[in-house]
Amino acid sequence: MSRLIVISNRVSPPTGDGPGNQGGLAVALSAALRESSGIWFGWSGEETETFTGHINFQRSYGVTTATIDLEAQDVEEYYNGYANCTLWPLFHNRLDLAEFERGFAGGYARVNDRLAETVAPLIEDSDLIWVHDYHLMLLGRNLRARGVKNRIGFFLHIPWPPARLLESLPGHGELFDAMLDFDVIGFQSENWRDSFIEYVQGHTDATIDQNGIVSLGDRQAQIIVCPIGIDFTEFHQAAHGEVARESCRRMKRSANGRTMIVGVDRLDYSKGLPERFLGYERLLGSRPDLHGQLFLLQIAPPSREQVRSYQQIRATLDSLSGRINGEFADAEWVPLRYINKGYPRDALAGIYRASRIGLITPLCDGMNLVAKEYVAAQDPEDPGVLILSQFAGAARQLTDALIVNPHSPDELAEAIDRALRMTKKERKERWHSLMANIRDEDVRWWQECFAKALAGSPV
Ligand code: GDG
Repeated sequence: MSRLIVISNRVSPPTGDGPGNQGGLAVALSAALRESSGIWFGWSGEETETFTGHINFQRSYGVTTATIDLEAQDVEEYYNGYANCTLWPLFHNRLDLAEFERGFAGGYARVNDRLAETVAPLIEDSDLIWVHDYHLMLLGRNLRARGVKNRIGFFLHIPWPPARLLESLPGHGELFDAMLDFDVIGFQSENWRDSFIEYVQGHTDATIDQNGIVSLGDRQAQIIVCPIGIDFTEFHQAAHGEVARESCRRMKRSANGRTMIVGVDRLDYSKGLPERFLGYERLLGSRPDLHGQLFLLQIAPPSREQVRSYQQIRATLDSLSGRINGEFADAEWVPLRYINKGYPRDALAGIYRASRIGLITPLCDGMNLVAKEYVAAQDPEDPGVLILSQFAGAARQLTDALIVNPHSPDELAEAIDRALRMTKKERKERWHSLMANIRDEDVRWWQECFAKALAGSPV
C-alpha cells in the first residue's frame, strides 16, 4: 500500500474526544492516514513574523501531522483575500461579492509555492498525494516544478462555477492550466463536473474524452464525481449516546409540545439564511392558525469574521430575525430562535432528532453534510422530514427529500406546510430511501472512491 500525503489549508489532527466531536472529514482522512502511515500537511492556523518553512511534526492517535506557520501578510492575501474574498464568492455564484485584487492573487501564488517548497522534501517516490480544496489549486503545478513525479489528486469541496462566471476571474486560464498538473480532479456532483467540462470545451484548447480524461499537450487529468458522505457509523453512534439523548430530551421539553424546525449552518451567505427566514415569515404571514404551534431553531455559528461580507450577512440576519419575532411573537411564543454559537456534534445530533423538519436551503453548496447528518440522527419509528435546496450537491443523491428552490418564499412556505402534514407512513418511506444512500455512500466510500482513482484504477 502506498503512503498517503494529504495536503489541505488547515490540518485537523484527531483529538480522541470520542464519537461525536470530530468532523467527518477529519475522521475519514485520519483513518486513511493511519492505515497508510501517511502524513497530513498544511497551515497550522498560526502566524509567524518571518516565514521559515519550519515544519512542526506531531503524532496523535496514530496520525502524523506536519504544519507550518504563515506570515500575517500571507494570511491576509492568501486566506482572507484570494481564498475567501475572490474564489469563495465567485465559486458560489456571488460575483457581486468577489474582490479581484492583484495582491490577493500574488499572495495565493506565494503561499501555494511556499507549501510546495516545504512539503516536497517529505515526499517519497511511491507516495500518493491528495490535495484538498480551493485554497490549493496551484499546488500540483508548484510540486511538478520541484520535480515531483508522483500521482497527485485534487478534490474540490465547493462548486465549480459556470464558465460565464469563471470568465470574470483575471487569470482564470492560468488557474485552469495549473490544474492539469493534477492526475485526478474530483467534484462533489455532476453539476460541478459539467460546469468544468463546459469551461474546458468553451475556453481552452484541451480535449475531453468519454472516460472523463482531459488532455492538453502531454498532460492528462482524469475528472471524477465522488460525492463526500458523513461518517455514518460514528454519527449514528453519537446520535444514540447519552449526550445526544439528553440534548434531545431537553429540546423536546423546551419545545413544550410545539413542532420544531431546525437549520444548522456556518454563518455564510451561500447558505441562504435570509431567504430561509423570508420563507418562514411568508408561512407565518399566511397561516395564523400555525402561530404558537411551531418554531424555527436556526443555529448559525459565525465564521470568517474578518471578512466584510460576513459582517454584512450577520447584520442582515440580526435585523431580519428581530423583525420576524417583533411581528409575530407574543408573550408566550417566540417563532424564531436564532443562535450565533456552535454546539458539540453529539448535542447537535440530539437537536436534529428532536425536530420534525430539517430546513437546509443553501443557495449554492458543494455538498452539504448537515442534510446527511440530520437524516442519520432521526428516530426510525418517527422520522422528521428533510427539506433540501435543489442547489446543494446533496440534492443529486438525496432525491427523496422535499426538494425546493430556496429563492422562492412561497415554495419554502409550501414545503414546510407539506412537511407538517406528511403522514408517518410517507415520512418513513422517504427516510428509508435517504438512509440507504447516506449509509452506502459514506465518508469511507468517498475516500476509497478517490483513493482508487488516485492509484490509477478504474473508478
Ligand atoms: C464545505 C462545503 C461540503 C455546523 N455547525 C456546527 C457544526 N457544524 C458542522 C456540521 C457539518 C459541518 O460543520 C458543515 O459542513 P457543510 O457540508 O454543511 O458545510 P461547509 O462548512 O460549508 O463545508 C460543503 C463540505 O465542505 C465537505 O466537503 O459539504 O458543501 O461548503 O459537519 O455538522 N459542528 C459542531 N457544532 C456546530 O454548531 N460541532
